[in-house]
Amino acid sequence: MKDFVFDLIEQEKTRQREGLELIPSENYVSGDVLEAMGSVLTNKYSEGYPSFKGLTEWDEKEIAEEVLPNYRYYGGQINVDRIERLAIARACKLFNADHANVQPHSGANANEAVYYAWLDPGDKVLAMNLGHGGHLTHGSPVTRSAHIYEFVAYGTDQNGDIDYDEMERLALSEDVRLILVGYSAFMKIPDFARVEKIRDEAAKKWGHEILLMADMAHVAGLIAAGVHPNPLEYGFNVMTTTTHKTLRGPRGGMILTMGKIGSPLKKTPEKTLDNIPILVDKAVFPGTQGGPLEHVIAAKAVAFGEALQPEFKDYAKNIVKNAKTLAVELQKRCFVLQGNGTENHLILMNMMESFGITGKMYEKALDMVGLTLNANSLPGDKGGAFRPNGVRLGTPAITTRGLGEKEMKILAEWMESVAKICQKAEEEGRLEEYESELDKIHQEVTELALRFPVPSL
Ligand code: DSN
Repeated sequence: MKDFVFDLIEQEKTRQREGLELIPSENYVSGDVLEAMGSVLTNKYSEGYPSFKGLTEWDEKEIAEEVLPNYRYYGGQINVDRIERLAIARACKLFNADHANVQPHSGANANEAVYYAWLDPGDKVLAMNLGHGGHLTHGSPVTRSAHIYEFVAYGTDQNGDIDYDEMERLALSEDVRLILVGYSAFMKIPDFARVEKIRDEAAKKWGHEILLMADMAHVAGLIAAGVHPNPLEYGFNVMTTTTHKTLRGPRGGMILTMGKIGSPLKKTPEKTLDNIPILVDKAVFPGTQGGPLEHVIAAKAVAFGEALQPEFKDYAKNIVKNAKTLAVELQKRCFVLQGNGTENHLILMNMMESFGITGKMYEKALDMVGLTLNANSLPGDKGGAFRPNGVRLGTPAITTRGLGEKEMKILAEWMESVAKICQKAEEEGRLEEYESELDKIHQEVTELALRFPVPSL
């Protein structure tokens, strides 16, 4: 008899098919990505790396066909080497990077590896405040890196943008070795050129090199498609990302670097910005990880191949178009948006200011109608991480299904109706008492969702 786990997977397929995914960090992969992930490559151990000489010397066919010496600790790598080299080459092409490490199991692992590659214990890092949209791995006290390195936080200003003046003041008053631009709840396009200038001034003042790192997990797909600036073209040395958000690949991480490519087996080179690609390779393996997940790396290669196609540019443009349309439609219906709208795929709303309800209550009510998003803290949120007043939503997944401008208006209408039900429930009783009103919206959501199939389902 087949394991019950497969029944649960079937139920999850139904949930994904019949609901609409508004969590801005989620997406739906293609059937090819799914197939590569579920392949026999999961049977293989491949600690180490394939050789990679840099993008300019090879084209894809040569990369896939050439048999080269490798830096691995196991035999039987002939196919794995070619697959991983192809993933590296495609990643470099997508992001104009000198090198790519495609082995990080997640974005958190990718960030840890960069810190380990560049910093010594006690070194200072300047990064965005978690409560202002940063990420746990950018210095939250609950993480391992916060116990090893000293994080100094900048925040956002009244307009929801990065407070660059504060960033500059901190970079010039604290002897930082790494400046990080990255976030998981931010709706503006960062001014990378200004950050580069701040880094250069600080490096001059402190008399040592400062690593510029961008954690672009949320917008990597937009960067790959050219609808968002690429930090690597503004003097950034490293860009980390996950591969499963706007980039629409398998769940995993990646580190893109600028600098000299060399052997990851040789002695650890000096910590200079030029050596970053080698330092990062050594920091991923053997520094912080063991055997790479080659089935996931194959799926990354397939996803990067998809992102290199012209259709992906249209997809990325539509993500932003849908997000902007949805933002306008929500504002028309009295939703208060952080940053007064969005410049990317993500919207952050203040539910307390909009309708006098918590983000948590709204998340629960939307779940009941088949719309999935997440409650999120806002700058200075009194509700804390467990009962925040904000919600975060985005358009990458629904754009993959083909929803457009017309559907954004319908979504905003449903969202307004659900917010008003929450308002009544807050004043008069419990959400469960409004089940029939919520059920009606749920039926409409399911009908629309079924008209826009999930690829591969
Ligand atoms: N958990 C991711 C997100 O939802 O933004 C960040 O790692």
